[in-house]
Amino acid sequence: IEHHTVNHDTSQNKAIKHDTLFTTPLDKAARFSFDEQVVACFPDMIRRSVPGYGQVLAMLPIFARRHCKYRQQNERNGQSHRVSRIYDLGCSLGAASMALAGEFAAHDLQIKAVDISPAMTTEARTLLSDNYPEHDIEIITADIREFELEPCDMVILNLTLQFLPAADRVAVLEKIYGALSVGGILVLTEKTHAFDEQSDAWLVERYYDFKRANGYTEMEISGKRNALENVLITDTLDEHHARLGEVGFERHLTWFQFLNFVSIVAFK
Ligand code: GEK
Repeated sequence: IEHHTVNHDTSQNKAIKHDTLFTTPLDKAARFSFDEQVVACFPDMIRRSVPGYGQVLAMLPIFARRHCKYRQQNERNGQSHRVSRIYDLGCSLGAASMALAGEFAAHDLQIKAVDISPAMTTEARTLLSDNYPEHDIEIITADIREFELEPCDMVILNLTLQFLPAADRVAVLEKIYGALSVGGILVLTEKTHAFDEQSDAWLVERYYDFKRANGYTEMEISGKRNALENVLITDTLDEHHARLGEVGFERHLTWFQFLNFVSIVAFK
């Protein structure tokens, strides 16, 4: 049952395909990957699949306003202005960068958005330069495990750490801690699981109800679950907090939770 409903996302002013990736049983075999097919429906998919996605994005500029230190920098004409560097790691189509750019003047921020998927970064580059041509936003195709970070005031890991092999997570967080300035923050948004089995079962079932309510069928829900197996590996909220402490963050708190999705802010 192939149907190609087209939505118009006013914020990006782009035709977005309806997410029909898992509408046929054939798709069940596929392992989830961030390819062209996913890129085409990504904004629709993420909004219908991640509870609180829009709310988390909307808070990013509010946090940035409070925690970015606005470094003094000299412009070519001799005038100085204030610039703060922000990383958007695992940026996909750059929604977090877009949310930030929308609330800051072009010369207030330097944004560096990184993603390993060339299909994502190619599209992100177009979206960002179409919408914010004056802003200092660089879209980089790279693996965040290998990518070197420059000193910065804010790092966003919005639903990205969960896709890294578990063994690589500490090193990435250590690198982020090292690059952040004192007073800077990491915003870490993740899908989690609950340690207690019964609580977890309840959260997972209500999450599937959430997806049903957003128009996903049983086949789509189970197809996506299978495709994400061994690709998206969740930690518990306690594991996240313990790891943030281990890498050096003295203070970190859960500022948002919606079913099994959480967002943590960690302060350096
Ligand atoms: C948003 N933050 O819309 N290095 C760089 N990127 C990676 C790596 C890696 N090693 N592994 C996976 N990715 C976005 C949403 S999506 C979340 C983030 C989701 C990238 C991957 O290519 C994908 O674009 C992104 O992490 C995860 O605010 O689809 O559930």
